[in-house]
Amino acid sequence: MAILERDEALKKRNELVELGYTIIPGVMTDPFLSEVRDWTDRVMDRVEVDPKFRYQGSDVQIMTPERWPEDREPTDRNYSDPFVERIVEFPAALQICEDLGLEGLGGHGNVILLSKPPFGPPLYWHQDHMNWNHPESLSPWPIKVFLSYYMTDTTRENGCLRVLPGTHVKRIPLHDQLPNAHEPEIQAIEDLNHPVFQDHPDAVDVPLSAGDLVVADSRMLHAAWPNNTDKRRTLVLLWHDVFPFPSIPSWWEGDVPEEIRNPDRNIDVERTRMPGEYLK
Ligand SMILES: O=C(O)CCC(=O)C(=O)O
Ligand SMILES: [Fe+2]
Repeated sequence: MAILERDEALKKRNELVELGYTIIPGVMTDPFLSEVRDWTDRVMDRVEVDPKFRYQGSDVQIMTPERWPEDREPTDRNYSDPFVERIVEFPAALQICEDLGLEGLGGHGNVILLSKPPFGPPLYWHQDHMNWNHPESLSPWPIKVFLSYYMTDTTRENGCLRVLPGTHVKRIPLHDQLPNAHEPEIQAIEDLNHPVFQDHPDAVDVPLSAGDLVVADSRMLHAAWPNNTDKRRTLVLLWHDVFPFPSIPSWWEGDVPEEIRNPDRNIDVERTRMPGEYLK
């Protein structure tokens, strides 16, 4: 049965399409929220984070045992744990995705823990799309979304999310100042006055309550404030593919780019995090 009323679902879907993100309050609640928070605390108490991840805070990727490749050696920050199944299969989140009309949803079977330690630095502006040379990148609807939950309430003080609405489908000058997300060049920046950390007149803070659900388009520019408190700020993030190319949302009423209407199904392009001609 639907969780979001029809009007509410349409409003949230429009936000996701137009702004690149939407928030559904109070989706993960106690006792599950506390269980997930305790689990993330146990992981973060144990894991030593490589300083190269200092801006993300951490990058621990934990998979369901079912998805873990047999021949893969687990490491401290990449392994499998049956607890992840409970987050991946969390019924309220799956129902909300259905309410929003996110068709062809394909979860990646893992969760990523991004935990800003006490007094951790800001996260640089970036977008997470990794296939910019592919015409899927022209989609006016999302093609890959992250679902995320913060384990604590977030504010500007403890490092809340910041977004640049609309930048998932519209190029702005900042795009040309950003090295690829989460790669060595951006991780090596030492100067917090570098343009990747700059304030921006169109930036919107996204303060949240613990357990609110963020659904966001991987192409949207986003960042996070530093954590100026003495408590860790942990985020649980799950990637999902949606509307696999060249499918068109059943509810879509707008124009469809020619490259999607008449797709080249044998297209084979090199994956890249750098937006090219498909970002107008
Ligand atoms: O820490 C956050 O709030 C966002 C994390 C993020 O966007 C990332 O690591 O790609
Ligand atoms: Fe990101």
